[in-house]
Amino acid sequence: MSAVEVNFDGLVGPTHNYAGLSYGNQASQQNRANPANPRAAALQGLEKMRVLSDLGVPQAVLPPQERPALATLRRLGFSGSDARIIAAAYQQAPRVFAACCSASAMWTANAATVSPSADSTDGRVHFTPANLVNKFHRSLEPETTSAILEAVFADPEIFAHHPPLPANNAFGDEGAANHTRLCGAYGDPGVELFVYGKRAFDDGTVSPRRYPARQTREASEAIARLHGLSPDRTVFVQQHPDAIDAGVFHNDVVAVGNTNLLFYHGQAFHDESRLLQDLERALAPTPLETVRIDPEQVSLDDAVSSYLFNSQLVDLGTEGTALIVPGECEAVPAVLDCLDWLRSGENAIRRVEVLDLRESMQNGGGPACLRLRVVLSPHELSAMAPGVRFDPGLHDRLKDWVQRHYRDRVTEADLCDPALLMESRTALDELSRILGLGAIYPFQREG
Ligand code: SUG
Repeated sequence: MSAVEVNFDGLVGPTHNYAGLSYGNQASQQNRANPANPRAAALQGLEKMRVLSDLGVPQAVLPPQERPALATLRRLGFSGSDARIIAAAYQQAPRVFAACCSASAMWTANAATVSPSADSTDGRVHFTPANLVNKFHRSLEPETTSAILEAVFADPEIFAHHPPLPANNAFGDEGAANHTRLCGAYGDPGVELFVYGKRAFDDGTVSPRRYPARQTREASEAIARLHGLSPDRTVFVQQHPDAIDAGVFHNDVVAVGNTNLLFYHGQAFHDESRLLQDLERALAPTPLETVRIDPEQVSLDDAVSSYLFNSQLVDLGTEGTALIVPGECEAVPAVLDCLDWLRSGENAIRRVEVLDLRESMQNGGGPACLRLRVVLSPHELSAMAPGVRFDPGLHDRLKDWVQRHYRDRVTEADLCDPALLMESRTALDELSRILGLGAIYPFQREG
């Protein structure tokens, strides 16, 4: 058996809602205050895991986080019983409270940057949880993300866990959403591509003008150093500032790579031709394959509204590569034409699967946002916590768990219902036992 790439999908949490928290993410802004359906969201996520697993992709699950984030509200000066904290925060600081209720940890592409053992000098798998400092609601995630990753990948001889980078915009880090690994076979040394939005300490670079660049070059370089990556097989490239200004808040909204294939939009990168040269050189003797979509064919706006590139590339062996796209792609005529062309056999992609992820999509999270990829050798795979591995049995148990614990409607006003906190804690406590992860949540440790 050789190394495999495991997809860790984030389970949607019980407080999934639309609070319009992400400036620069158009779906989040446009759906602010719409009612959300956490139960449907979680079931859509589980169905995606089933489809991928049935296609032969090794699949696993990462649990949601506890929300509202009571510990954060206490740090911000709210005190008393949980119910009193929730009521006071909702009344006195409703936007802060909404941020403390977000289920945003579901987008596990932002959980961490992961480097396989084949790429690191010490032969361990390296993890750096993303600090997500650009958005307050997302900056609450790294502490529990670290606890979860350490529980899933516990053996220090095999897995190296770094703390998140310093919590400042100069080291803004959004994890695997701005990181792609290209390789021959998964177990071969690969090329790690880091895509940054701006430099923090150099005023000379072109930056986006309308929306914030969340990832800095300095953050990407720090992670490459921490993970012990070879400079010969590490490539840094700037995201096109126009793309960020068009709503591409993470690079995985306009590009996705798998093995030696890069599927991308013509305006994804600031210096596309240099990037291609750098990748070809770093990947040699493995040839780089590209599927480039011209802006004339699909505009940046259509790429953002359809999430065509926030897709998953899946290698189906002799059947070739499949592209897993969200249903929104079928609503945009230019993207529909593009899907027909992709299916035509004139390119490296042979098959297209369409998934219904509408609940997550309305917050700007497509198929690629919902998964964190971890390449593991057979030995590393056997050292991973076994309970998170997705199979038909876990699928049935999680579906039943969602149906018993999740509401089918949550608005911003529902978030201050103290019963929602109790429901969520009961659900998460049971989930950590289903997944065999022990006490990963602060409320479980408070006793
Ligand atoms: O960080 N949306 C997330 C979407 C993350 C998508 N991930 C990747 N592209 N990898 C974000 O902007 C919206 C929450 C709200 O508005 O309620 C939100 O956080």
